Amino acid sequence: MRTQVAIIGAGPSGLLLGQLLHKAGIDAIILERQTGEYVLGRIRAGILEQVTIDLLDEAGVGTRMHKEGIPHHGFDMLFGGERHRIDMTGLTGGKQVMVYGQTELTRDLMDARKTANLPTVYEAGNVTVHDFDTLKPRVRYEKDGKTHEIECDFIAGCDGFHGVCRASVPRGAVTEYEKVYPFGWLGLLSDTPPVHEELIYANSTRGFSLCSMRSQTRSRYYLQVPLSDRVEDWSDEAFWQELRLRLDPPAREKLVTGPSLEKSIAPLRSFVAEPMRFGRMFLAGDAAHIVPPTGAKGLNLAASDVKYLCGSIIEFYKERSEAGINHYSDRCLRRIWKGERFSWWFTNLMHRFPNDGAIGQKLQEAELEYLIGSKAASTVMAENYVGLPL
Ligand code: RFL
Ligand code: PHB
Repeated sequence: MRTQVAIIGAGPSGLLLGQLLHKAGIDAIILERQTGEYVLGRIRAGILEQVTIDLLDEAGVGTRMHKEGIPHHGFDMLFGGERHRIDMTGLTGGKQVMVYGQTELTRDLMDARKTANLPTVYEAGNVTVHDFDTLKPRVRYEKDGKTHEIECDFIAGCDGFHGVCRASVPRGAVTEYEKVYPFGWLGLLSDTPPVHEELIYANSTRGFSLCSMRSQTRSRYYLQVPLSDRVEDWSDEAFWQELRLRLDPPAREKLVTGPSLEKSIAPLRSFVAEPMRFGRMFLAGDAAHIVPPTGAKGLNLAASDVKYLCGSIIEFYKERSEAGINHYSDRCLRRIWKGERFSWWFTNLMHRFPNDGAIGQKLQEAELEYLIGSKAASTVMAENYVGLPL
């Protein structure tokens, strides 16, 4: 088998890249380890920046997002028992974000791929990447008891944090920067109306919590929990009770509870691998970097990587220029490090750190008060939250 671009991973990065390449008339095959249903069952991101929205439109998959997604113009910060609104749109000269679940976006991309009859191999076993330091890279995988090989011009490693692409690079050729936080997020999805029309990010003495949503009838809530907690130990009732204790009285009263559709714990991590290009293989999205979810940046950074990568590959084929692929890594990393900084900062501001003690809390309180009292500080936060320009 031969293709121009072999894409490893059918998460948002791989599917979006496949769609954009298809629009440009460039062939790609996607290899995915899991089934499509499994990929759709992972409840993850919920907030899209304008850059991501524009890219989905460019890929021709934005129709349902514009119909069902909910534009948000601000969010609440709750601390010291009081809520303060950050007027995103007012502070950024008219910018906004969109609430639209990663599962929905993934479904739209999968449907578009199916409609265009583009090749995706689900349940591709034991994927391995070869000769990406030459002009003729190859990818091997197993399916239905047989080994298959794909010859290609480029390999796109869109295979997430635990993927095979980054792991196949010689150790000396990659530098990894990592910080693991001493807590995780317990998330719960339920068919209940959201507690508030905008998101609430809460710093309480019992730990961080977040009230988010997927629609007017579906809510997504998160609680900061110790890394030692197991999801089996959290009944729905215990979750709702703990969330109530972390909210202010008006939210507590308005909160509608119900059975969970999904509940899971995610550890929090900051991670960047440099560079993101190794000869004819590129990394994009979670394969190259992870942010703690506090800043809602993970999916959005994945989308901007894909935009740069797709542009570079198109330039290579249409203009016979390697300038784009040569600059790919540097261009991505400049934006990524800014997203990493914001996500790290927002995480530090909102969570209880078990080793920071009373002084840690006092410093957080001072920073939170400064943040809501200073237009300059609120603007810095708002412009990072809506997403920095490309
Ligand atoms: P994914 O989604 O992990 O997809 C990678 C795919 O590659 C497959 N794969 C392989 N396939 C073949 N062979 C192999 N050897 C393979 N190894 C792996 C995997 O099965 C998978 O299908 O990475 P991608 O596409 O780069 O997308 C990244 C996003 O999923 C991620 O950044 C976001 O979900 C992060 N995130 C958020 N981002 C936002 O922008 N806004 C948010 O509000 C937001 N909230 C979140 C989040 C992530 C969370 N968790 C659980 C990590 C909230 C949470 C709780
Ligand atoms: C979500 O809805 O899943 C979500 C929203 C905002 C975040 C993180 C996650 O910062």
